Amino acid sequence: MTEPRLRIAVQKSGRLADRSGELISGAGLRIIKGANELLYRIENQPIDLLRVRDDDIPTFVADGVAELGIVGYNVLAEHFPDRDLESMIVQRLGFGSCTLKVAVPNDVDYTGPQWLEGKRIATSYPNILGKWLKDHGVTAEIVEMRGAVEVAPRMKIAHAICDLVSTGATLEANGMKATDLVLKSEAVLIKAPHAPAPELAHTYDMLLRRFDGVTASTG
Ligand code: PRT
Ligand code: ZN
Repeated sequence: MTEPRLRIAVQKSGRLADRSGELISGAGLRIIKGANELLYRIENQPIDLLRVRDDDIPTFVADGVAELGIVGYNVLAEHFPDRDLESMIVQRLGFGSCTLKVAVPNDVDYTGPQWLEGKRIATSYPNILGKWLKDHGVTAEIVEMRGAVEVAPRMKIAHAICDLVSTGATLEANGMKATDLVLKSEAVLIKAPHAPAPELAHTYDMLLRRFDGVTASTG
């Protein structure tokens, strides 16, 4: 019989990949980059890294395919708009920080959420935006886009956008300005709803302690 192994779902490549790898290495796990790009083994612990698109991480963890996962809070919130996210989150990780904001062309005299009434807003986060609009009593049309949201107003696809912002350089380059804050985000460590197999409980507890230690020391 093969020994059971814990799985941590991580972004394969992208903005969170390097820092996720550093957290894992910082916790003393030695990653072996195997021929299987989807699954990297940890040499010194019964743990594997499941390397996937970040959008798949919430589902994999919620379904118990992986016991733990590292993902942006924005992706988690979009994926599970109706769930109690705090019960899934083990800890906030202090990297991958960004904000989801409403942005409008520079020449718009934005007066607050009510300005959006009856307008079209392009976003990759329709669930989060939909909730925010509802909370503010605004009825607007949401245009879902997978990428290049910042070009939507110029292309006359939308009057405004709701997108992630970190430095603001992308908005500036596209003649737009950020307005209302919709969501603050950073990478979070999430856990499956069920406890790990009893043989893995010790490894699991050790891992959570170490992640906590690494995050505390790197601020
Ligand atoms: O391939 P995969 O699906 O796994 O990756 P992805 O392309 O969906 O995501 P990726 O790697 O771009 O981002 C992963 C996570 O990083 C996001 O879900 C956020 O939690 C976090 N993050 C932090 C960001 C940013 N900062 C960020 N600035 N994600 C995206 N951006 C984009 C933003 O959408 C905009 O286009 O960067 C642009 C704005 O940046 P500034 O600096 O110009 O404001
Ligand atoms: Zn993605």
